[in-house]
Amino acid sequence: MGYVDEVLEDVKKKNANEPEFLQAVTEVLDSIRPVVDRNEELYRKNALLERLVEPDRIITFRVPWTDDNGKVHIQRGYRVQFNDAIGPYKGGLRFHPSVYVGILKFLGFEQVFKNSLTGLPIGGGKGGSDFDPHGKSDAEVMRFCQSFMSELYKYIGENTDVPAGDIGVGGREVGYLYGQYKRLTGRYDSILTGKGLTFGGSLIRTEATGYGLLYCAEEILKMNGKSLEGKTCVVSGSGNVAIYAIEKAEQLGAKVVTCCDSTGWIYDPDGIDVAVLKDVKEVKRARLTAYKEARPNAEYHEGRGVWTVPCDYAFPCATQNELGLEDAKTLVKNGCQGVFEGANMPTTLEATQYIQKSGLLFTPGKASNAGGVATSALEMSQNAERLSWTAAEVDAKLKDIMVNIAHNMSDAAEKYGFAGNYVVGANIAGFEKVAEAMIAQGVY
Ligand code: NDP
Ligand code: 2IT
Repeated sequence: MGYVDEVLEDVKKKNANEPEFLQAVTEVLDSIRPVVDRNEELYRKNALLERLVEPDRIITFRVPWTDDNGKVHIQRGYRVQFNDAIGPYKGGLRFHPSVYVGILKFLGFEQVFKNSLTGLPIGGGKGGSDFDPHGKSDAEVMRFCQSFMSELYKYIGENTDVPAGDIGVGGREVGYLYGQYKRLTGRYDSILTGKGLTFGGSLIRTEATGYGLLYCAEEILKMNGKSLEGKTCVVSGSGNVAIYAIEKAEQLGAKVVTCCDSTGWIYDPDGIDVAVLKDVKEVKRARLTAYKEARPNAEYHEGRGVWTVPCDYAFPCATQNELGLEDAKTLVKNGCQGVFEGANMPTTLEATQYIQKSGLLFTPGKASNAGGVATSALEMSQNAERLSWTAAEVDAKLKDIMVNIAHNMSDAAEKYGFAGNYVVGANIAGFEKVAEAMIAQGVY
């Protein structure tokens, strides 16, 4: 049995109850086979793959919080510090009832390669809690965040581990978390990114993941003689990534006709009105039924359905495994020509393979959503020099990074004989840097 298969078998045995983690590891290890084959002796000697799939450490803690009626609730808090070979651990915090250690291990593992692809010195980590912010008052969210940080602050630091937002953690939560860190330590450290603009945040960080996704997609389309101009696009999600993906797609001349949340979806034949969507989701924190009320021409449907709408390009921006094989078949049947992932691992392995086999362009989230964490790293740089760059400066750097990622994954795929397979390209390009850094730093 080859080295990759041996390690995969062992990972499956040791993590049998963590399907998302197994899915992420299987995709990465499968696609770096050409590199492993060329370096098998060196990698085996260093137990490189065995070390790569085992997080440096996992911290779990109890998070008690009191609701507005005085009742005490207990949540689980986590930080997975996965790999710091190329820089301090960096990656978001997710607050969602589905969070358990397997989800955070999959996200932390993906983050290692994503952060490497940005070209910036950041390692990979992820954290969060099974706390559900839906329907909670601001005061409840604040008390939860304060309690969460009262444990987390012991394990983070601007040169060790720098969390940020993810699902359920946006500007409001980062603000409460940062306030509590300062209260506990008395220090104005750059220990979180995605901070508010009045206390060390970076311009464009809010927009960065969605904008970056479109910069990457635009470059990949250009490399393939296509463009977004006049094209119909479908987007899933209606959170941070989806909103700014829609905004940038529309700025680049595309028409985006869908979005969704966890209860329903919108088809707006005139194109999603981003100002209305921002008001519904960022200001009112309401359901998408409120979008329909403001846009009578739009349709609101309960349940799932964005992938049934005919489109030229699709942008999954909600959550893992939201685009399965049947969805992929529908997209292909309806003439879709490209899928660009905004969320982390939104497409199942079977759906990804079907999409690629059908000749569509496909970019994996770890490459096309890397603009968020890249701009987080730019926030760390600004904090370190105690300066704030202009929106234009940050946006230009973000665009540069995304264009580079597009070319690096394309070049890596071509170099190993997989031209046009951006999954293979992204995994190889991300892996090579981490592997070299791990070997150079000895066994640990
Ligand atoms: P948000 O919390 O802002 O938005 C998430 C969106 O997805 C909401 O519309 C939410 O609906 C929907 N959603 C979440 N979970 C589910 C689910 N289980 N089923 C159906 N819909 C769901 O998160 P983000 O926009 O920040 O994150 C979206 C994706 O992008 C995630 O995969 C995240 O890991 C990834 N990502 C985020 C980055 C960032 O900078 N924020 C950077 C890179 C990747 P509802 O409100 O009803 O729950
Ligand atoms: O998945 C991701 O890359 C994020 N949630 C952003 C992480 C970050 O540190 O900005």
